[in-house]
Amino acid sequence: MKEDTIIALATPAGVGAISVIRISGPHSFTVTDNFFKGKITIEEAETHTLHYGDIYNRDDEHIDDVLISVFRAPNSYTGEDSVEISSHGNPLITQKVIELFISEQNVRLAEPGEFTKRAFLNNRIDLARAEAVADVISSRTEASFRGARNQLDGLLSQKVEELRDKLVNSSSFIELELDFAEEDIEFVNQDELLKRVDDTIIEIDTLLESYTFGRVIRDGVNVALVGKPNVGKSSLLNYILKESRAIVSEIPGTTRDVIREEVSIDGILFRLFDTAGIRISEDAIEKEGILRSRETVRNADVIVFLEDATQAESKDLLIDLLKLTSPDKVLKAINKIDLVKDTTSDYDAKISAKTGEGIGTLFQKMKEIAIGNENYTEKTAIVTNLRHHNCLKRSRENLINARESILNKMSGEFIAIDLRNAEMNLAEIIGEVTSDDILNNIFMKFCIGK
Ligand SMILES: Nc1nc2c(ncn2[C@@H]2O[C@H](COP(=O)(O)OP(=O)(O)OP(=O)(O)O)[C@@H](O)[C@H]2O)c(=O)[nH]1
Ligand SMILES: [Mg+2]
Repeated sequence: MKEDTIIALATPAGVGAISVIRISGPHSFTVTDNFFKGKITIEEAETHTLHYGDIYNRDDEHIDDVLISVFRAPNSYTGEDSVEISSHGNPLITQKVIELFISEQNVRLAEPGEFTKRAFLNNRIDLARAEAVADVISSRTEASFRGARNQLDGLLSQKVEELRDKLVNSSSFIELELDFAEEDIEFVNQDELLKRVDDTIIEIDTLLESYTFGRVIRDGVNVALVGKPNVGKSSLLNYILKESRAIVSEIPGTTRDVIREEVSIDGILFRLFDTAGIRISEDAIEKEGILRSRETVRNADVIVFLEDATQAESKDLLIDLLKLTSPDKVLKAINKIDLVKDTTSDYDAKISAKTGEGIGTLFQKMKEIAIGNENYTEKTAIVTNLRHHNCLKRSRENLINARESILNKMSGEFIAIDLRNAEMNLAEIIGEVTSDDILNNIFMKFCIGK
């Protein structure tokens, strides 16, 4: 209910210099004044001002001295009257303050993402930007942060608005023409219309293509390290992590469980999965490990297929693994080149997990497979979100239909409907048409207090 006033801890739960409690809704000021004693009341305070004072409970017990920020509607994050209480950073204090406030009528704990949901419902930000808020908070690498920031700055929203404008423009001309059908006036030239639709399809394709990159920077890349036993998979993992994370030994079949570790390379998050060496084994535990290796290959974005330069090639194993994944995800690397003079050239990377030779090239190739050679600048709109990707795909389908109708000289009505639908699909991205289900799904994933 929008009429409710909501409250939540906005800073992490725990001990710190200060904690911030956020309150938003129509009763924010009056409720705060019930417990706050400062020079003036919050009700009297101007927007964007700070007030020092004390919070007391109903028994006049002193809880804490605090600093209160006041934001008056519509000039607040949520668009509603809001306050932020900065208290000493102790969960005992914040708990007491929150309990005190929710014991008042009309005040309740905020749901996850509810502040941002209100910002969206009050037209402070569009849906794509609201979603970016969660991404900005959860991004853990430079690249994912840049991508989320790019979306929060509205680059995708602007692009989507631009495309929508063009479509609305075209469909209104067609509709106008239909109104004057009897008089046989041509408002839109068919060639011109076709060109507009084609141009929009091209722009949508560019956005759709950016998703490969966008998904990678947002979610990271899963990399499976696979090969026969003893080729040096665990040694490679350890070298990359600069720590002795996995057990390394000269005995084949050392690794059993899949070991997962994360590393950021050039600002991109790579999730490395060291796996059990694959061979025919009678050992029940090793067999289970090998099953897991195969499963890891199936789910990986990049497969580093490792061979040992001192051993014969394992072509059969590679052929076998290619049944689980697509060839363009596989990177063939040969390890232990410190032990041999020459190696055949048929490898994407020649490395030594002992000396580190060639590992720079390996990273480069891993990146190429994950994101291609794309070079997006900070000014390009990038699609990082599956929901947006799906909306764009649907919009494209409608445009293809419109294209067919134009080419088949169908009546303007059909063309106009396709164009309108394509436009609606785009509108979904920024939330101009949405269902409660979609909204709940999106904001459920936020943290409380955001
Ligand atoms: N000289 C040299 N030895 C290496 C290199 N990489 C790994 N080794 C050695 O090769 C042996 C096997 O290494 P591991 O990393 O345990 O191999 P693995 O592929 O994880 O083996 P499994 O877990 O049994 O599948 C160890 O004795 C390592 O020290 C390398 O680049 N050069
Ligand atoms: Mg191993």
